[in-house]
Amino acid sequence: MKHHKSIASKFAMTPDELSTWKENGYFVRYDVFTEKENDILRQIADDIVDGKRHFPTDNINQNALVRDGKVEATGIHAMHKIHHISVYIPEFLARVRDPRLTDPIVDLIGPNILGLNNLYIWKSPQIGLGFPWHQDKWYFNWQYRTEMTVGTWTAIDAADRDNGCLYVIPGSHKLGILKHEDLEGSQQNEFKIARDAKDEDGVAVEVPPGSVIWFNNQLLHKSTDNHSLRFRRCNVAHYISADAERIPKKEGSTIRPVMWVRGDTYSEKMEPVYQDVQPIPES
Ligand SMILES: O=C(O)CCC(=O)C(=O)O
Repeated sequence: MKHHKSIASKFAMTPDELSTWKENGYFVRYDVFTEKENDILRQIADDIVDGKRHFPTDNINQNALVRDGKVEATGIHAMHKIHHISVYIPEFLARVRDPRLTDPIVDLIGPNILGLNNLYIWKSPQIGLGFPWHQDKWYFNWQYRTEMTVGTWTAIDAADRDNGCLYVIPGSHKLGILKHEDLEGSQQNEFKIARDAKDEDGVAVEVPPGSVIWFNNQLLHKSTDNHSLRFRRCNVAHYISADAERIPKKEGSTIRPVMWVRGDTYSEKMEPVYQDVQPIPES
């Protein structure tokens, strides 16, 4: 881990959190966001799915069981996730840039921060699907060379074993990036699995609404299906240093948007990101 000059910030990591981070690869804070603040995001996401708010449909994934006609559900019950929601919705952008999320990230990757993927995840009562063991950096490593990227996972609803909370393998961020293979079953188009991760090493991270889990993107994590009668929704935002080196895009691969979060964004190393984007013709 790089050592960054400490910057006085209101929500900076405590020494205990830093040592937990180094040891386990994650730490948790409770009551970071109020119920009212989470309700605003919840309502916007529901409105997008109900067609009350315009949003690019390509970024919306249905629950794989609904998509494949195995169960019937509509509206928010049929949902699985929305990608890049903060790119389009100001309230989600404000959340990604909120110092309650980003102050600790300054302590981990420095003051110049960009946002990578941001996703809002639903697990509907009884049919909500889990995620297989994986490391998010396995996905990010195709695009960037950088020591560490950081994810934040905010509980919109309470998350527990019954409704499909997150499970992590403490310390697994030290293992490097494991091989990720094809998945069988309903979500095979969406995910790869780190088969060497063992269920018995997993620890359930049960949290009340408004809690945030900060995790090293090399941490092995998964989540289980929702067997309860309750929703389990969360908002996930990933962060990278603006100084990370961009790997040139392969022909035909998708450009994932990055966004300014705080500090100096226009690092020379990141310039290719902006060169990839087609300029808007002058009228
Ligand atoms: O929220 C979940 O159920 C899992 C989220 C996850 O694994 C991820 O966003 O990488």
